[in-house]
Amino acid sequence: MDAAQPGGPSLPQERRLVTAIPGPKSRELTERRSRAVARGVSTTLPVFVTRAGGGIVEDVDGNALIDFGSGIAVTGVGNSAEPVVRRAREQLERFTHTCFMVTPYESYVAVAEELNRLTPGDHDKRSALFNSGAEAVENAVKIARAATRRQAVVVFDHAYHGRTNLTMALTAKNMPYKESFGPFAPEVYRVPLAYPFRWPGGAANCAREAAAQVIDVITTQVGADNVAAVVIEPILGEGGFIEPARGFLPRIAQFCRTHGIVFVADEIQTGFCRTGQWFACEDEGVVPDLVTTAKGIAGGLPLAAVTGRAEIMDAAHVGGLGGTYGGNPVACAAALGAIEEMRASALDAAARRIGAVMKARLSALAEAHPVIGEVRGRGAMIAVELVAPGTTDPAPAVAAAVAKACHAEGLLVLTAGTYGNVLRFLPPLVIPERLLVEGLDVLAGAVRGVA
Ligand code: PLZ
Repeated sequence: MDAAQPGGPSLPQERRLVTAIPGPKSRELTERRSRAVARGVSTTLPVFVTRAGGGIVEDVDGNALIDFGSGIAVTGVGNSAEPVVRRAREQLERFTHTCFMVTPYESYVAVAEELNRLTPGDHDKRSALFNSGAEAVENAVKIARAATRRQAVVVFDHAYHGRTNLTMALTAKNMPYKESFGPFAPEVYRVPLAYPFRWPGGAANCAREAAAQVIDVITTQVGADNVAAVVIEPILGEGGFIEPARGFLPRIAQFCRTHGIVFVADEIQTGFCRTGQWFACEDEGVVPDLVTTAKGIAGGLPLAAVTGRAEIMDAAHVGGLGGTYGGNPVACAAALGAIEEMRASALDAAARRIGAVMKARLSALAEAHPVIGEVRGRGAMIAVELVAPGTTDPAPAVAAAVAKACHAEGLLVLTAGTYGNVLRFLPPLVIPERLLVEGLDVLAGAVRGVA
């Protein structure tokens, strides 16, 4: 590897703490930031980054942290992955932008072809590219409405779909996402989620009972014939890595099929090998009508997409979809590099190995510390939900304290969950196993220290 390369795969894969976290240079930058950047944009761990790659994030003070966040499930292929950098650099040198709606270029088409191939189902598909996850979700709703000539959109408890006006309406949690930002878009209906850990009738009945409630609400309160789309994350991300009870997704998808409702899988956090398969829907053989993707698709460059049944996608009239930057050529080149890397290095299998290591270790930790109410997730998308021991009462203060202790020891972890009591782990799929295990050691120490 080129010694001059600033980050990426050449970065030494070692945790190294040379100052307190954050160090003096990061604290100085935080001061400067507070005078220049709006306070609404918050930060989990205020160390300013100089390089990142593999399983390491390095800061301005020379600290090297183990990365269990991947920039919120984005850098699955690692930061500055070689094929991503190579293809993006080549593209940067040829042209940076024409606007696909003005004069097109091949890489946009190639990304659409890959998405049509890789997403679940072998039916005829089309794709459209956008800049962010929220924009993809908004466009999925636009497309579903155009295809069905209906307006209602059904979403779930604990859902997260973005921060734009429509996607705020689709998102469940008020603070911090919605508070004081209304009014929200109309014709959005929220239904119960099959959340096994918190289901009143118990986990064993969860899928059946929850699906029955969803169908009842849609039927009696909305009218199935008024529903354009049901939008769901196959594993809920910001909501706390909730795996809907097995059987729930297939039941909802079947109900949608029966009533001509577009079933939209939001795979923005779960997609591109994160859960051990290319897409999390595959786990139960669910074939969505539309799939939204972003995050992991392009190794860190901003790109998002809606992919789905040709007849639904093509229902939007000519000129009805687009945007200046959607499918930017540099982002498309990066996506082709990221997909190449996922295939070449079998990152779906890598995610499954990461999941096996994490689950074994975290389950043992849960045995010893009843503050861990549940260990869940799939592949490299694993979480622990923290509770008052012996109950399901959320323990957000414990989650915050454990996260803080991890940060101080050089392990970057994120929290999540409607109640803020979930610690989630999203390592890059290329993290060396040694670092993964070391990160889990740090976490175990933090749990012991706090609990
Ligand atoms: N759908 C399932 O996970 C983004 C949000 C971080 P954007 N999740 C990270 C934050 O606090 O803003 C996400 C998601 C799912 C949609 C989105 C939205 O994707 O690219 O952030 O717009």
